[in-house]
Amino acid sequence: MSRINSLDDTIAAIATAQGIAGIGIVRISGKGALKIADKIFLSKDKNKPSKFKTYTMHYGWVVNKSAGKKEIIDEVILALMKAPRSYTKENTVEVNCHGGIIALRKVLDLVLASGARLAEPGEFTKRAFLSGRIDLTQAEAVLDVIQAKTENSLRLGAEQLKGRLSGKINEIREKLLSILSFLEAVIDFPEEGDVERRANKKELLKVVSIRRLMKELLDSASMGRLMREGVSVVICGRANVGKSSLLNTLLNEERVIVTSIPGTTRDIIEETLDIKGIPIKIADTAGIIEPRDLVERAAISRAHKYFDRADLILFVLDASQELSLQDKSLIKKINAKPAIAVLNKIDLPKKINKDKLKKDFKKIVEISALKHNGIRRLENAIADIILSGQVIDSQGVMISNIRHKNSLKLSLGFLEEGLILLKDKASEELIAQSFKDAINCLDEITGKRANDDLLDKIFSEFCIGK
Ligand SMILES: Nc1nc2c(ncn2[C@@H]2O[C@H](COP(=O)(O)OP(=O)(O)OP(=O)(O)O)[C@@H](O)[C@H]2O)c(=O)[nH]1
Ligand SMILES: [Mg+2]
Repeated sequence: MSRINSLDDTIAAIATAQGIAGIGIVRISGKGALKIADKIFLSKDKNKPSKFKTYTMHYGWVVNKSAGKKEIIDEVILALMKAPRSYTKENTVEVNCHGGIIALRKVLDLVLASGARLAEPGEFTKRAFLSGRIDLTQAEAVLDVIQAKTENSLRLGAEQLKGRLSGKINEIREKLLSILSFLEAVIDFPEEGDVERRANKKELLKVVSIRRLMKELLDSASMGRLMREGVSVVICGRANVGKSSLLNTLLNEERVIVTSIPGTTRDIIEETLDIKGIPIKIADTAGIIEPRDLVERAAISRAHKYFDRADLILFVLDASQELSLQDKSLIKKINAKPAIAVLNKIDLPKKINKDKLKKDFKKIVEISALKHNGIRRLENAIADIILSGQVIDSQGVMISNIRHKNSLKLSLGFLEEGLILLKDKASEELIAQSFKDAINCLDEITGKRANDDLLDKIFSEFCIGK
């Protein structure tokens, strides 16, 4: 789309969610925005929008003055932001209409008939990027903020929007550039070779410190993904141990049917939940039993699939019974996955031998889903295991986007290549090339270098009007 669409066009779209609402906004941006506003807006004080001061709001009506008639469409407030101080850095007009779908559509139609083109998804933000007001990580953060489902993912998005990630990337880039310019000086003035040899050690140390910075940034990546997409926690275990009761207790509602008949749950029930600020996607699965029919067989095979995809497993056991063969064979399947053994039904006389579980589980928590005992302890254990070794530093920059992570990894690869060449005293030209490649990868993150396909892919995920 970016190849066809010109920045000369004036674009417009409904920027608010469509449905019944108090107000809805039609947004117009581009060279013709003020002229279009002049055509369609009748202000109470009879002034023309093109004469309004920037960052002012005006009361009036949207009126269709075409074909000699004067049809009043809606009573509105018009907000004006003149270039370059606007979201897109272009002249921008926002028409605050009533929120009904017909009013909004009619205003938009009139704007389009008056010279604007319908904006594509994300086109306003794309213009903000192309005009240099924000970089690509910030544009992506706009989407993260809009789509945030928990407070933590909102915080991450907002920080990235403020430019925290770009700041960190640019800091690394500056350091790489300074090494590159040193190498280029050596290439340009080979006669000062002695100085170069002495400086070599100093440059090595610098590269090592840049490598540390990049690794630190990469380390924050896996946590970032979890924060954005949610940690996948799967409740499993054999039938009737109280998996569904546990889910209900964690959610504080009777979400899933609980009965004393083994094999009650016959499908995956997935819910979202917030434990100490960590977004969790939790799934209750069918109890593992000998399947009695096709439905049970399908349910159990789905349970196994979920098991495989889980970031963390809550393995529920019935503490009032001894460990069964089935328990043991299921425990074997957990393998290397982080798992918590949840010993349920501790309100009943205890028969299970805890010691036998110690070698297979990082943590063992005793609860009664029925009596709501030990649930806080279980939540703490879940949070601890997720955060273990990587306490979230709210001041630290986090990479939460797989694209950023991949480019950073590539960049680190080139840097390490450069480091080896430096140690081997390879030619400056060769070393310089590695650093150039490392810089190019960073530039893909911030969008200093980004091809049309990548931009199209990123902005097509946006909604129209943003
Ligand atoms: N005494 C006691 N009974 C419990 C506890 N938790 C669950 N139960 C009972 O155990 C039975 C099975 O509970 P569910 O939550 O349906 O167990 P499930 O593991 O989901 O079972 P399936 O869906 O069949 O795999 C029900 O009768 C529950 O009331 C508990 O902590 N203590
Ligand atoms: Mg169940």
